[in-house]
Amino acid sequence: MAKVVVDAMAMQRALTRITYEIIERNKGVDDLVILGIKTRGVYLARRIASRLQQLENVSVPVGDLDVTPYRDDIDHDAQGEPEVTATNIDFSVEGKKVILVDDVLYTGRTIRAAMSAIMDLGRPTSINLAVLVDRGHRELPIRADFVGKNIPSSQRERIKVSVSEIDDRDAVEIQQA
Ligand code: 3GP
Ligand code: 5GP
Ligand code: MG
Repeated sequence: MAKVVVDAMAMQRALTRITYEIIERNKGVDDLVILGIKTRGVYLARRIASRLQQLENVSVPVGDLDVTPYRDDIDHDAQGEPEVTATNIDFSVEGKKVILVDDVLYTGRTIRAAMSAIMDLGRPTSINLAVLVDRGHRELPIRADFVGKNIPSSQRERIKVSVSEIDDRDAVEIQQA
């Protein structure tokens, strides 16, 4: 049985709030770039960029990072270090304020891998992290700067994130394993 904890309206509001927080924290949008972690982080990143466009009337560059070992068929217990294998970033991160976006923050290993990949591309002024869901259970000293919803979870549970771009709807659900 899956329980919906964030519905479509709540997801929209959370992303709008995160966008306002990003503007406020950065005192505007100068030098911002947004990087989404595939798969669903990419769509969330694009939505934040389109809200920035609406609110501040600027086009903020958006790119993708691919952290492949994190797939449905890979178990939580398989403690491999995620590696960033592909990027689709056609702009420089040098001197930029990077906003990294992911759907779920769990152990923090994906974010650590993403940060190394970004550092290899150049030296950003700062990296901030925005996630739709923080489910706890960190294994590294990593935290998110912008959080849609904190969902304290047991390690047996799964958080299912659906985004309308590739799924049938917008929702966050908790599934019992
Ligand atoms: P995403 O590629 O959109 O981030 O993690 C890979 C995919 O598997 C994720 O999609 C995510 O939605 C889904 N997933 C669901 N539950 C889990 C989980 O407990 N662990 C991991 N690693 N992925 C999960
Ligand atoms: P971490 O590296 O922090 O353990 O996990 C982060 C990545 O794994 C995210 O990109 C996310 O897609 C995936 N992930 C980990 N746990 C979950 C979960 O419970 N639900 C979903 N949807 N993704 C998860
Ligand atoms: Mg993800």
